[in-house]
Amino acid sequence: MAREATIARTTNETSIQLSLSLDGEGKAELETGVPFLTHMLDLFAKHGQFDLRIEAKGDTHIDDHHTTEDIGICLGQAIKAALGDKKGIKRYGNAFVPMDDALAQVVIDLSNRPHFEFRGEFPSSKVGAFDVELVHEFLWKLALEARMNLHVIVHYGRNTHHMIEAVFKALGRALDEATMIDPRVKGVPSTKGML
Ligand SMILES: [Mn+2]
Repeated sequence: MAREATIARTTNETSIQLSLSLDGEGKAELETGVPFLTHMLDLFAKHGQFDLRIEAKGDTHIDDHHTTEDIGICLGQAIKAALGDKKGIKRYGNAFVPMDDALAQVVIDLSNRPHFEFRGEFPSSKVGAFDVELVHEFLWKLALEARMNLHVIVHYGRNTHHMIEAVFKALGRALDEATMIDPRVKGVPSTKGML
């Protein structure tokens, strides 16, 4: 069965259609209404070998908060749905990605136990028009809805754009690893027998 999912979610703040294929080719068709987020999700799809389509309309005349948060929610829901019963997956993923001056690390456990840890300091609060605090908002909603344990560490960096780029590339690579089918894994990779 194809490991893919489509999520449609409409609230008073945003309207989002999102399709994800875990076994894709890194193709992204993104209209998020938040250009910096589009740039980051393009990197995520490319480096995770996911196919990702997003059409989002949100109240960006206020700011990018609701749209960024709600895309995180939809992407998390799509990851969870596309994984299905999680049979045969590696479950854990870990990736370090450098981007010029910046080094980020993302560690994932597709544990069905939502948790988010973030370590890092960004030197600026804006990248272009984008509020840097929304990176945290996006990631923790993603972890919550995908029901994964997500640890994000920005080890160092000087340029905030580079640092966030390293995070999204590492997120793609770590999630690619965690979702990968390992032929040695029989059934669900947990001694409990379910995830
Ligand atoms: Mn860039």
